[in-house]
Amino acid sequence: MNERHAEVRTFRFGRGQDWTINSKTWSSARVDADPGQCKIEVWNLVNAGNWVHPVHIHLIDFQILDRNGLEPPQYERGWKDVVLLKEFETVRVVARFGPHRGKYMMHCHNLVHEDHDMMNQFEVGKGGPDPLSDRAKPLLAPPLGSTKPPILLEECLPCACFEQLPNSCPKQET
Ligand SMILES: [Cu+2]
Repeated sequence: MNERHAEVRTFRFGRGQDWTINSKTWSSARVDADPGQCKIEVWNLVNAGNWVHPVHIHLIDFQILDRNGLEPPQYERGWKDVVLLKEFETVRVVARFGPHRGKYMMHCHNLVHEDHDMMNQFEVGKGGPDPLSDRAKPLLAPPLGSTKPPILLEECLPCACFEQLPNSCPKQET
């Protein structure tokens, strides 16, 4: 992956009066990131305090680029949808945001924190379904027991692995 072409965003998990992401609590009326459909982004997940935050990003699977600037340990090199931010840690993750458009959440998975609004939302592409007003649709997935290999980022370029899915990616500009 060429990181020079990836959008980079930073999210700070902290505590003011409430549990916050970039000093904000949850609002369904606010979108804090707008990745293009099927675009690769690098997100800096920063723990600004001395609590631990298992951060869960919906929709996508991601890979850890580094933890406090160091390569992740072997056990963290697979596909992830949750990453633990220990005290004052910064973890960089990379993901392709797709194939579906719409609004999805990122939140701390510590129950007390997520119940006290340590959550935000991002919107992939434009014009996708809204979780507050549109019915959920099933996602297509390989049948259980399938020998199909897991999707790798390299194979996604330019989104070929998503083309069979509903609400699929637009053709990538070259
Ligand atoms: Cu937390």
